[in-house]
Amino acid sequence: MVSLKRMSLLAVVVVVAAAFSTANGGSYGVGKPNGGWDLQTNYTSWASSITFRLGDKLVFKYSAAVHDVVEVTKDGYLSCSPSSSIAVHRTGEDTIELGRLGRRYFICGVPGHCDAGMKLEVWTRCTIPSPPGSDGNGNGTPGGICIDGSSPPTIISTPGVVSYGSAPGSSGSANTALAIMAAATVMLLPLIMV
Ligand SMILES: [Cu+2]
Repeated sequence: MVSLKRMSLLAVVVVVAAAFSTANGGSYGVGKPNGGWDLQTNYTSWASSITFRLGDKLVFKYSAAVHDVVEVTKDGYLSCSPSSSIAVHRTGEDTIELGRLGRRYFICGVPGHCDAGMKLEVWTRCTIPSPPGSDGNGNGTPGGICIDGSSPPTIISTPGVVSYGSAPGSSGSANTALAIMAAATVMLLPLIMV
């Protein structure tokens, strides 16, 4: 009985945490929930199911003995060549923050793996929801918020409206998310304990 209640409480916490982490800058396990950073997942379809926003995080989880993560240029992505590497990650659990707008490209640097499908293109869009009259992709300009095409991104921020500072802002919103999560859990406790 007790363990069942604990399990359902845990489930609620996880669900609530997932909801709020998405609202406050999400953390996305690459290839999740059905895969990971592996040779089986189709990353084009995986990425197309998510709208990545500024401040979101990618988490590449894999066996470091088998794979790595190389951030490359668009050309490196298209040709599966790690020689144009921007950054190389090989801890087996690499968290990469999407700290700027536009497109970024990641491949596995192990020979043959990119060609076999370990290649990911991520398009990071504006944090602010699209205002009326924009194209629905976060490319709204009313209010002077931001433009995030694939060319070098232009950010026109309005002081007091949007902060693009990464570290302090993201930890602040994470704390807020935790506080809201805790409050929501307490509110849901009576429902679980019936
Ligand atoms: Cu690999």
